[in-house]
Amino acid sequence: MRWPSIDKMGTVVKGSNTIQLIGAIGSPYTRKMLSLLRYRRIPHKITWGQPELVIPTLGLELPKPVLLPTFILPDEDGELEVATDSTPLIRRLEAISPDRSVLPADPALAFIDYLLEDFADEWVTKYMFHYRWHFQADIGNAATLLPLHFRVNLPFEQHEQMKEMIPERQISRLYVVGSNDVTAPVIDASYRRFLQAMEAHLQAQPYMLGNRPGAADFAMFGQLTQLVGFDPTPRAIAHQLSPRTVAWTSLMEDLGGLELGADDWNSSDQMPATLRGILTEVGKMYVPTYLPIARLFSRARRVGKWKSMARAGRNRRFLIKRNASSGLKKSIERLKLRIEHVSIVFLQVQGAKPCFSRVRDGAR
Ligand SMILES: N[C@@H](CCC(=O)N[C@@H](CS)C(=O)NCC(=O)O)C(=O)O
Repeated sequence: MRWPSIDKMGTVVKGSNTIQLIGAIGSPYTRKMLSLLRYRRIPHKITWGQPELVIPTLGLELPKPVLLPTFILPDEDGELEVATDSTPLIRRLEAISPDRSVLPADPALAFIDYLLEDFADEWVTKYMFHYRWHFQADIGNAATLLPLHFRVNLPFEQHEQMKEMIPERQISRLYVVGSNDVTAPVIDASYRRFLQAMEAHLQAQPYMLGNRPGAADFAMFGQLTQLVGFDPTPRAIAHQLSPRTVAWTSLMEDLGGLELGADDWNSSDQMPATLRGILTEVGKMYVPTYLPIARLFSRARRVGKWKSMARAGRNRRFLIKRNASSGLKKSIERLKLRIEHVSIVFLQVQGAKPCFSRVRDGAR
């Protein structure tokens, strides 16, 4: 299929097949999507920059909220529109081009893939944001390099100003991911367990669910580009605990050359035992966070506030989480009875099953 794109002068070119995205090196979701586009061999071009500066020059509306990455894609009529949020974008890209899918066809695998993708996007990102803005060495590193990723020849004075401004803003937002002096050891312990589980799993097979990557691999990779590749404290921990994760993060950057075989996904009745280690962390730390979200979601719907909250664009985390929770619900529904036979084996190990049934009820 061919779709429109935008040329250098900002003119819409019908029939081109290049997807444009705007993102940043220090943005895990940008790296997730870029790697996915490479693996899927979807023609694309990335603009390293801020959507607020780029989108208006193309005569398009800014997305609400503005997030990195921002995609420019054809809508149903083939007209260009701006879109954000990596998880639904991945599903949209599947529809544009079905080759080299990152979504397993088996509903049991699709469920685990979805769960792990969400865990990476919403929990592993806590490690990332926490380490980046908690310790002085990481703060100094990020404050210096992030502005240069937007403009490497930034004049000295402006660089100095941004080195002050960026950490001020980000440190004031640490509460959003729940990072503070009390939770720091909890986040650190979870990161270490996650790395140990990854080390064991990568010894068994190269991707989460077999010999080909799923959406979850790209989501994990996105966060790890920062944890392993950018921030000094989590990088040192990763080198110490999981050299395989360090190597995997380099390999995942470009899987455009990976050739696929017929049976590259794991079979759902023969899952590698090592996946339990990762799912244990999911069940222990992440699944329980769904419960208040699901409750909030049903309460908002009950009192009829959902639409006005969405319109006002307030509580962005809530919007994002609500999407994740309803996607997970759909994925659970697709499983139907098979959940009893396959995935539940994993969930029971973690004691996460009760959480899931409550999420399912709460999100209804
Ligand atoms: N759920 C979104 C999250 C994207 C996101 O949070 N991006 C960050 C940068 S990595 C961002 O744009 N933050 C801007 C802000 O919070 O103001 C996705 O999966 O794409």
